[in-house]
Amino acid sequence: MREIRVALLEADVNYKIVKEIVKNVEEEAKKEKVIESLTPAEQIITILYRQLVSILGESAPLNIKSGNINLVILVGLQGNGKTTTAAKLAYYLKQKGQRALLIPFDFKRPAAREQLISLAEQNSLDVYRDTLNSPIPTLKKAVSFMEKNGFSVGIIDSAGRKEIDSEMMNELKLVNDNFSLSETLFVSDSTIGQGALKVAKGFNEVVPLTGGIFTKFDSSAKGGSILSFRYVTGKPIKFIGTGEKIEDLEVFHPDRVISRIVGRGDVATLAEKAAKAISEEESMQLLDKIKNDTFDLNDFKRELEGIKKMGGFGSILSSLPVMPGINLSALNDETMLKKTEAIINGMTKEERENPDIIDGSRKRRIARGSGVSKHDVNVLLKNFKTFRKMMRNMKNIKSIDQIMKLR
Ligand SMILES: Nc1nc2c(ncn2[C@@H]2O[C@H](COP(=O)(O)OP(=O)(O)OP(=O)(O)O)[C@@H](O)[C@H]2O)c(=O)[nH]1
Ligand SMILES: [Mg+2]
Repeated sequence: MREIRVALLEADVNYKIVKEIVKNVEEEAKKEKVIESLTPAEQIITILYRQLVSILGESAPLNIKSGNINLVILVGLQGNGKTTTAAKLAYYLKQKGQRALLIPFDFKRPAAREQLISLAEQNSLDVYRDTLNSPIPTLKKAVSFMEKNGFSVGIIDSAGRKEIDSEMMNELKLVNDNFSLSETLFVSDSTIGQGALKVAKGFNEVVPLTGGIFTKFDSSAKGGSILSFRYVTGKPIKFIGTGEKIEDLEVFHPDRVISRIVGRGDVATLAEKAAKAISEEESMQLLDKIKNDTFDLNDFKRELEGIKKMGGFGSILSSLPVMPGINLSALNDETMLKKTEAIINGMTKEERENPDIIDGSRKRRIARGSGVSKHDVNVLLKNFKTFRKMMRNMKNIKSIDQIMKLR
């Protein structure tokens, strides 16, 4: 835990968030079953990995609707990479077959506009060349230009300031109030660290951000600010800038950032290995139960929960060839699963371990207790018994490998 804390702090994750993560990892670790094929440290890292994935989220696509005029505005402090990212984004969209127009939006510095035009020219991208006067009229004209010329996405390269100032904020607010923006993306230099957080919050209060893009990830940035951004704003991270060239923009994927934060490259692989080990160990335990004929309704329920969790079948269910008398698609049905769960929960421990004792009056009690009909209880018990019979027929199978081969 100490090592995790140090690694997160060194990656410049906000200390409050570090505290929270360490606490969660600790709690999770206590609940977790020991996986024999991993070292304790490896297992802790996989728990940390899951925590970080749940904070960072998976990749989120750009909110672009076809047939619409989509406006994407990039905001952020000076020098964080807005103009470069605007061009990269236009290039990215062009590769995807979208017609994107770059729109310079700095009314103070003519050089800012020239920088964008020159990037566009170098990379054969479309840029809005009208002279700029003031924000709203300019953007209105740009939008009608887009309509006339069949552009679907306008990428607005807003002006950066050294720090948040009211003039810049008013300008953004005005744009936000007068146009329906598809995306307001916060562009931040990932080497800045925690300082970026305050800035992101400041922007978010004036114009609701819809996501973040973190640039300069090719540098020594450790990625803590990316984690903190997501944790504090709850907004998805959309892209990562990985260099100065036009193609150096990657759709955000948590693995890469996590590897950087944790300081080792194989975290995702490790997590996969852990998941596989868990399912294998569970399968082995189940196999023992089949052999010893102790497969009961608790195990049945666990298998069904596995179905729910993975959207597929539980460890052994999925390896079985065909199960006569059991309708697999019915088992996979959400309402059916809920019902089954409710019924099993309504049973006593004794009934679950030894379903054969469930007679007519017990069935009535269970049905009443779990709010289903007696028929439902009958169906469940019949399914279970068919399943158990099949399992008994499998007793001569010696290893899990043999089951796997049956697939
Ligand atoms: N290595 C690297 N450099 C980047 C990346 N993104 C941007 N840069 C560089 O960062 C510097 C500033 O980028 P700009 O795009 O001009 O930043 P900006 O936010 O538009 O700046 P202002 O318009 O002044 O607010 C440039 O030298 C870029 O080449 C990246 O992902 N990696
Ligand atoms: Mg710029």
